[in-house]
Amino acid sequence: MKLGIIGLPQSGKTTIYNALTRGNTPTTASAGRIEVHTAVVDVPDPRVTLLSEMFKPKKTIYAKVTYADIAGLEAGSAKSGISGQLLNQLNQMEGLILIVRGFNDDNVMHPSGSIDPMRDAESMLTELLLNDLIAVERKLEKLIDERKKGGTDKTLNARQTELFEKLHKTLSDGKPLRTMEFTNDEQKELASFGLLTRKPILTVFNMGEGQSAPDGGKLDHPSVALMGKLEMEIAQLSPEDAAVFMQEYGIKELSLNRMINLSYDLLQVQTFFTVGEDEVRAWTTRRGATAAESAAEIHTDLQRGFVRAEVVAYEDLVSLGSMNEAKAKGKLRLEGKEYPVKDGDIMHIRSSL
Ligand SMILES: Nc1nc2c(ncn2[C@@H]2O[C@H](COP(=O)(O)OP(=O)(O)OP(=O)(O)O)[C@@H](O)[C@H]2O)c(=O)[nH]1
Ligand SMILES: [Mg+2]
Repeated sequence: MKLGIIGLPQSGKTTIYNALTRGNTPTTASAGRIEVHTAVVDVPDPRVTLLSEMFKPKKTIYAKVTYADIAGLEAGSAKSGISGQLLNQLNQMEGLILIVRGFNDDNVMHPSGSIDPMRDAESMLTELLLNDLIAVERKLEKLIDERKKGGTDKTLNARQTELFEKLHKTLSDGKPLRTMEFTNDEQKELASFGLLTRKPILTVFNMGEGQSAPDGGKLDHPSVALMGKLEMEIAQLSPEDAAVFMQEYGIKELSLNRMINLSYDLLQVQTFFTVGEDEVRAWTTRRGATAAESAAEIHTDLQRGFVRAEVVAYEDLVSLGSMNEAKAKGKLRLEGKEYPVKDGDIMHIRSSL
C-alpha cells in the first residue's frame, strides 16, 4: 500500500509529506538528487474510533498507507526517458499523488515562471504518458527484432505484439492506460513491465490561503485542494494548540484527512475490522476479496486453516450496541471461505491451525 508523492520542483511535495507525517523533513530544493523519504500514515476512520470506545481495548490500530516523497520529476523528463533510478522508485508505487502548485509566493521559484495549476497538472500527466509511450515503443521494436531473428516463441511474440499495440493506440490517443481493461493474463504480462499511467492517481492542488482551487472536474481522475503550508503548520502543533488554531481560523476539518481517505480509496481496497479486549484493528483487503483471502491479511495460517468467519456488519453492531445483542438478534453470521467480505465487516476468523 505505497503511494508516491510526485510533482514539479518546489510544488510543495515535502511540505505536504511533512503535514501527512507530522514530520520535519527540510523543505529545501532537492535539485536533481533522488532522495526518497517514506512514512507510514494512519488512515483516519471514525468507525475505528467508535469501535475502540465500545471495546476499550489495550491497543487501537488504524489502517495504514505508506507515502513516499519522490522528487526529481520535471517537465521534459520523459523525452530522454525518465532516469532509471527515478523510474525504479515510481514503479514500486501502487498509486501516485500528484502535487500541483497553486500558491503564489514570490520567494519560491516556479520552473515555468508563472502560476497555473491546470497547466502544471496537465504537463505532469503528459510526462507520465510520454514515459509510457516511449517504453511501449521500445518494447514493440524489441518484438519486431525478435521476429526478424527468429528462434523465439512465436505465439508469445504475437500475443505480446497484440497487447502492446493496444497500449500504443490508447497512449497515442492521449489516454492513460488506467482507462483500459485488461484480462487476468494481460495483467500478468504487464506486471513486470513498469507503466506509470496504469497506476491510479490523485491530484492535489496546493493552494495558498484565500485562493480558490481550479476545477478538478476537468481531470479524468479524483482531485482535492488543500493549503499545504497551513496544514503542515497545524500538523506540527500539539493537538490542543491545533484545536485552538483551527477554531481561530474557522477550519472545521483538515483537508489532509480527506486526502488520505481519497488516496486509500484510490487503491481499490476496503476495510474490515477485528475487535476484542486486547485490540481493535482495521485491516485492508482488496475489494471483492473472500473471507479466506482477507484472513491472510491477518496471518497466512488463518487462511490455510480457515474454518469459518463470524461476521457482523459495522452498522448492525453499532445500532445494536454489543456483540451479545448482535448475536441475540441474529446479526452475527457464520460465513465460509468464499464469502465476499464487505467494507465495514467485523470478523472473527476460526482456524484449525
Ligand atoms: N506560501 C506557500 N508556500 C508553500 C506552500 N507549500 C510549499 N511552500 C513553500 O514552497 C517551497 C517548496 O516547498 P517544498 O515542499 O520543499 O516543495 P517540493 O515539491 O518538495 O520541492 P522539491 O523537493 O525541491 O522539488 C518551500 O519554501 C515551502 O515553504 C504553500 O501552500 N504556500
Ligand atoms: Mg522536496
